[in-house]
Amino acid sequence: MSDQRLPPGQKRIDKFPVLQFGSVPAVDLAQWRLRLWGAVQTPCELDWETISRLPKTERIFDLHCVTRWSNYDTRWSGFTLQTLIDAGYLSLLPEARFVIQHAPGYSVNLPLSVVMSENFLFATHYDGTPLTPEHGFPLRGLPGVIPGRDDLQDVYLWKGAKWLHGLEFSAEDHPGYWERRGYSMQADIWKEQRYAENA
Ligand SMILES: Nc1nc2c(c(=O)[nH]1)N[C@H]1C(S)=C(S)[C@@H](COP(=O)(O)O)O[C@H]1N2
Ligand SMILES: [Mo]
Repeated sequence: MSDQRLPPGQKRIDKFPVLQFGSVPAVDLAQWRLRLWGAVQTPCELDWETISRLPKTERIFDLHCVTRWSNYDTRWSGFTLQTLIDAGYLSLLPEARFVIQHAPGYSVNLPLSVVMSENFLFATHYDGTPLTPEHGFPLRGLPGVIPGRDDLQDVYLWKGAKWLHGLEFSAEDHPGYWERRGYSMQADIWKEQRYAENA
């Protein structure tokens, strides 16, 4: 039987593998900041206390890694870009069209429209508990899939940075870590845009 939720070339697994380039950074929450800069009215740095007091958003996502594993019904909580805007921490300039997520030794680009969608979360908790170090503590960008929501643009999991510590807003698209190494700028899961030659 065909599984409508399984994108082309993917395989469903029940584990949540750890995947990254490089080692797991040690994070001291007292020193940690989320920096916001680029096409914004006022660049700023938010400390952990500020982040932890934001209103929480819960999401249930299917996750699809470009290495072909898919994990269904994962439960997350965190905040959205709209939460940062509503709280008064972020005011975008009209030219802002792309978001580059920054982490130690990693970056990744997405259109602002995708980061603003329901299938993207800034996650602080997985399955009711804070992120583990290997899954991105204390904060990760998380693109997921909400089954049945064909109106949303779905992208592979590399388009979310673990250990997220910076959001750069830009008028132009800039390739991130994997995009500079041949992976797709768009990364549309349903079009199987894994590599640059597929889109
Ligand atoms: N900072 C950082 N974020 C990253 C990566 C990475 O190497 N470094 N790898 C990406 C890839 S390819 C995937 S599949 C997911 C893996 O997340 P997980 O280890 O929680 O499964 O993290 C993404 N975010
Ligand atoms: Mo991945």
